Amino acid sequence: MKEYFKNVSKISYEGPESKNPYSFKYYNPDEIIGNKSMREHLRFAMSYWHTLTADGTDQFGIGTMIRSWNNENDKMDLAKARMEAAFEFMDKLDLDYFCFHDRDIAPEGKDLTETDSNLDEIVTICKDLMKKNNKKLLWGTANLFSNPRFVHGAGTTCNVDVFAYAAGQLKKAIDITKELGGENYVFWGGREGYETLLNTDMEFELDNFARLLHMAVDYAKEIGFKGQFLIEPKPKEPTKHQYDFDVAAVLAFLRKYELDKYFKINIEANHATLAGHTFQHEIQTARINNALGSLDANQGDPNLGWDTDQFPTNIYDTTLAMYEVLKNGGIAPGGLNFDAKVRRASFEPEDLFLAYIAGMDTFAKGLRVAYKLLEDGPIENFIKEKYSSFNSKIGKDIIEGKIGFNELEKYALENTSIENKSGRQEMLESIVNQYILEDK
Ligand code: XLS
Ligand code: NI
Ligand code: NI
Repeated sequence: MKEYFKNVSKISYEGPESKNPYSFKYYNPDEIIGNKSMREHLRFAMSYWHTLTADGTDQFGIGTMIRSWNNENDKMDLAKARMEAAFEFMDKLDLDYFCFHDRDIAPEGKDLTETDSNLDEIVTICKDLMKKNNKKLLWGTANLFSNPRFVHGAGTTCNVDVFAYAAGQLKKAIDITKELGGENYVFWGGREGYETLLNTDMEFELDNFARLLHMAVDYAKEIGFKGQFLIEPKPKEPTKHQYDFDVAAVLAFLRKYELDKYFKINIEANHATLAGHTFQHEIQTARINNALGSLDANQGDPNLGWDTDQFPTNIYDTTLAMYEVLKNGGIAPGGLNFDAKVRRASFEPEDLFLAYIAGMDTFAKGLRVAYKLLEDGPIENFIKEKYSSFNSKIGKDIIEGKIGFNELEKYALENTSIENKSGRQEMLESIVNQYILEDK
């Protein structure tokens, strides 16, 4: 087979002292942390779209990326070359999983029939390469946002022909995800939102969106697809307001339409920050609602108000994200998908490797630190102590549902001295720093 990344050989772990940029400093895949290997904790995945398909185009200029498969002129030849390159890339980076949209891997044809047959041809090749290279599909998804037909949305469109098309496309995307052994299936509602309420029936759109998701659940049952369904929240972009705004909004939607037992949540760091939350907040919100499904690993730019999808390099954030993942008992069957792209000026193929190494090392470091923090327990113990007044006497009675307003009023009337204790935020932040700096 052709070699697409000639200048880069297999990346291996060399440890934190290494000065070789083409090596892992913290990600040592088979090293055991607690009860499982780093590979099993982190379940890293390659995003097909940002890695193979994207070319660096932005609103102000055309693509910049130098990619050895770009000399293929025929669309299907290009799709095949990309697929081969994808597996070489995963192999060289020791990535076990990948994720894709239907339209990333195969081009659209003149109609849905031709598009589906393009997909089938590529899926056959993909399946074979997966077997040969021992790679797995973390999740598949349908791109229901790029084509102009989705201008008013897919599940939330006003046009029944588009709704039907979306359903047909979705059905096929679930079929191929099953065919490739996908462990999850993601719904990201790229155009499921509005620009103005002046032309929108929000209630109708949400009802219809729920109808589409119920059909997906029914279809999965019909064909025996066992993967976990996931919704990926994002507050805005491309629409001004996306219905799946954040974890809390998605949970409310799922519960209203009785979809909550079929769906968990795929949380993306940059979407969390766009919603005005931290990544940790979103993960914790999902975790305490038993809805943490998977993570899209990336980071935004604090000075920019859009989804910059940068590779994660902030150790503080990855530490707190992994802290939540560990408290959740792991992320499987989800994983950590690098929904991240190299900057437009990082156009050499080598930059793709350097970016993934940065992201993988940053999460590996976060995992190490989070594990130690949990094991030693300075944060857990502090929090436990902070709420300890609810462990005995009247506090315990409240928790056990034994008393109401009358008893509490009596207690408050008799209790003349209320004493609070410090929240010690700065001390705790300093402890996290200490753990990050101490870990070698
Ligand atoms: C876009 C989303 C998208 C989903 C998959 O902002 O992150 O890439 O992850 O459709
Ligand atoms: Ni994403
Ligand atoms: Ni995104």
